[in-house]
Amino acid sequence: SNGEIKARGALIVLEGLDRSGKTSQSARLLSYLNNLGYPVESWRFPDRDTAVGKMISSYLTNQSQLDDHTIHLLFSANRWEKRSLMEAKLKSGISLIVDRYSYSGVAFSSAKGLDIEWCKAPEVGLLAPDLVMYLNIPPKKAAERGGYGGERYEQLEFQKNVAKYYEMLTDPSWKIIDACLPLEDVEKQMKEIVLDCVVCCKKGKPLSHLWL
Ligand code: FDM
Repeated sequence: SNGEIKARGALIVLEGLDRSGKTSQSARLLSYLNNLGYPVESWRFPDRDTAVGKMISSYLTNQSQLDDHTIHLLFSANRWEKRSLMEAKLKSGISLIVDRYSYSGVAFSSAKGLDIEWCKAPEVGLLAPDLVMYLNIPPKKAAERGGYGGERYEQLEFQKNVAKYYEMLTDPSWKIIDACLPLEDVEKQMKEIVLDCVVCCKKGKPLSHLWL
């Protein structure tokens, strides 16, 4: 709206174990930015609606079996399927709040024993988030929240292992949120961080690529 250069949207990623509250917080952040008048969409990975996403969904619900490397590459392909749309949205000024991204890809697959560098390789060249917020919760606490839906990875022992790999991936730029706090407190913290990021991107922070 200010001349020829269109302000871009922010790529905001939420990461964390299952039941850490990512999905509820995504919804809250979406309406928060919307109400402030910022164009915003809520995305999630895996995107189960694409061709690759359907294969992933069938694997997660135990309707199909796949080799660990194969499913890893499908998760990555699922992000590549959406990459150009993602870039177009951001360049058109729309911010994206994304529930899981490459870090889930690497943490979950390396928790199964795959090499971390091998896991990162297919992510190279995807858009880098402007902000990663990690909803930090002890695996046991997350499990106590209930609602593990019986999908493949929703088991306490595995989630404990995933937590270790998330820890290894954590970068100083990540915002670590204490996800044990009441929902409203978590929401309040996240809103402030997200608004800063959206403003910063609007001012011209360049888009960059993984892996940093
Ligand atoms: N997951 C998710 C992966 O293993 N790799 C990935 O790249 C992504 C994006 O899929 F257990 C796992 C994480 C989770 C499962 O995610 C489905 P949702 O958020 O529960 O739909």
